[in-house]
Amino acid sequence: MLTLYGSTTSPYVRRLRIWLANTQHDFVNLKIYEQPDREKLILLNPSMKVPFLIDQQEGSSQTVLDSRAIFHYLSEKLGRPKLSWDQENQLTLIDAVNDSLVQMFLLAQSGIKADENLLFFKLQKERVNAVLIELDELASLGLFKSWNYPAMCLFSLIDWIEFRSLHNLKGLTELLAFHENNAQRIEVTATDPRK
Ligand SMILES: N[C@@H](CCC(=O)N[C@@H](CS)C(=O)NCC(=O)O)C(=O)O
Repeated sequence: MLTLYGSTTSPYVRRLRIWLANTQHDFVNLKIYEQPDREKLILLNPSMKVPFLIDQQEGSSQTVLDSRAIFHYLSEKLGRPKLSWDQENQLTLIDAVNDSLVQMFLLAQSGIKADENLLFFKLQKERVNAVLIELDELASLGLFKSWNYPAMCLFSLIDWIEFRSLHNLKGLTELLAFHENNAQRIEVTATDPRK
């Protein structure tokens, strides 16, 4: 039995929920910033992040932490195709934006205002801008035309940016078109964080 632990708003969790749409699994929705779910979280995953997976079978149990590790673990277990190195790089780019925006979101939630004169904010802004331009370029080359795992990760990122109003995507026309073209998929609407 596969149990995916996460939250309905996390883009890292959503990519896996979309990818696992046709694979039998349980999903446990944790409120990771609230007690008592933080108590469960610290016991199951001391990094206190989501997603993580617990695979229980006949007396043995394997925990897998981090979305990329879960993807590799399940790809092997379910006999799904491996990613190419270029696709691994696409994931790294998507994760770089995701990570920067998660940190900036948590700072905003903590009442800290983004100030571009401060090194931390300058670095995140530069990274987010550069990577989104690169992803827009890759999309223009047709790299996210197939609905594969990198495309699901990209969709989850773009949709989360829109949902939380984290960045102005105006001008990134390929990314906006990619978002629009995939927004009505069943597994996408079924995992919409706005619901
Ligand atoms: N590298 C991790 C990143 C996961 C991550 O940052 N998850 C966020 C939710 S979107 C989280 O759990 N944050 C909790 C925290 O930073 O305290 C992965 O790919 O799974």
